[in-house]
Amino acid sequence: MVTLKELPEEEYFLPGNAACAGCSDSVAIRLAFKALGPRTVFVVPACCTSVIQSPFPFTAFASPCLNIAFEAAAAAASGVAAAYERRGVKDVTVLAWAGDGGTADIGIQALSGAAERGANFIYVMYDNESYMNTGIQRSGSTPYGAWTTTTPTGKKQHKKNLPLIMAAHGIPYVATACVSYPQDLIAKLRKAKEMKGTKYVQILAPCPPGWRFPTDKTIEMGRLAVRTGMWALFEIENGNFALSGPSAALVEKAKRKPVEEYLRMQGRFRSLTKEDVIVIQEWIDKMWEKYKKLQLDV
Ligand SMILES: Cc1ncc(C[n+]2csc(CCOP(=O)(O)OP(=O)(O)O)c2C)c(N)n1
Ligand code: SF4
Repeated sequence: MVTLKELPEEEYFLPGNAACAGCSDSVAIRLAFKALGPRTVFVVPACCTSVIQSPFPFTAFASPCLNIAFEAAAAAASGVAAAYERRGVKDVTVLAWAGDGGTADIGIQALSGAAERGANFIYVMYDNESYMNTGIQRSGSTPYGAWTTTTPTGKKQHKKNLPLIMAAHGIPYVATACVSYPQDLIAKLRKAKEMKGTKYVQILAPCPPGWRFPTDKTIEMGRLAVRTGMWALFEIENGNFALSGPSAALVEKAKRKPVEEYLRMQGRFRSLTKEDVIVIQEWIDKMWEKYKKLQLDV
């Protein structure tokens, strides 16, 4: 278990950057630096992170970062990892850091290819559940019922389960995390760092302007996502599935909060009908039945 005391005091994610107030992507980046240290090379496609990181003279990362085309994070990270391997450099962690649009949608081809080749890097998808950088368009990772500018009456499809899709590639490590549980997040990134091959970590990243909630509620929103079961924390290590952190105690439905508690805190769900809430609750319960079975299968 990671303790807060052992975390480095140094900050490699620098202040004065372009992130919105309450941005959990920036919290995740800060934690990733604390978990992995400054010998980390980021590969960032077009997304909020590239805007946060790159504008000169306010560049926000105290380590190298390759900004790359929207669809190309995993392809570029494969190349960077191969170059370090060729040069015999062993102490650098290559970390692709992409949004849900750049991962679940346009980036999935490069990511799937890299996973199939076993390219040696960590891929983080910070999941703010929409294309935020370009003005809140829906992605394959936007949940059912959510308002976005391209789903003005609420999205009609459920969120894609990318962690399980990545696990189907047979990669050594898949994990989900949330900025509201920093120790769990750090422990998972550190574990990924010690493994060879493609490691995939999906971090739920509540976004105040995109989800329509006050900027001081970011961490609370992540906690509610986990406590209602809307977001499950788990690891799939060499094919073995295990719920982790607070999610490990939520297998029985009665332990989870009703999803309404999460939905009513966010403006993006303001127009949901009672039937929509039932659809979402049933989807959660079905997912958890699956997780329960996956856990038992191990
Ligand atoms: C091929 C291509 N299509 C569209 C764009 C415009 N674009 C830049 S960032 C972005 C959205 C990124 O969304 P996501 O990956 O979810 O990251 P977020 O902005 O939410 O951090 C889009 C559509 C682009 N840069 N390249
Ligand atoms: S739009 Fe959301 S993810 Fe993007 S910088 Fe702002 S708070 Fe962060």
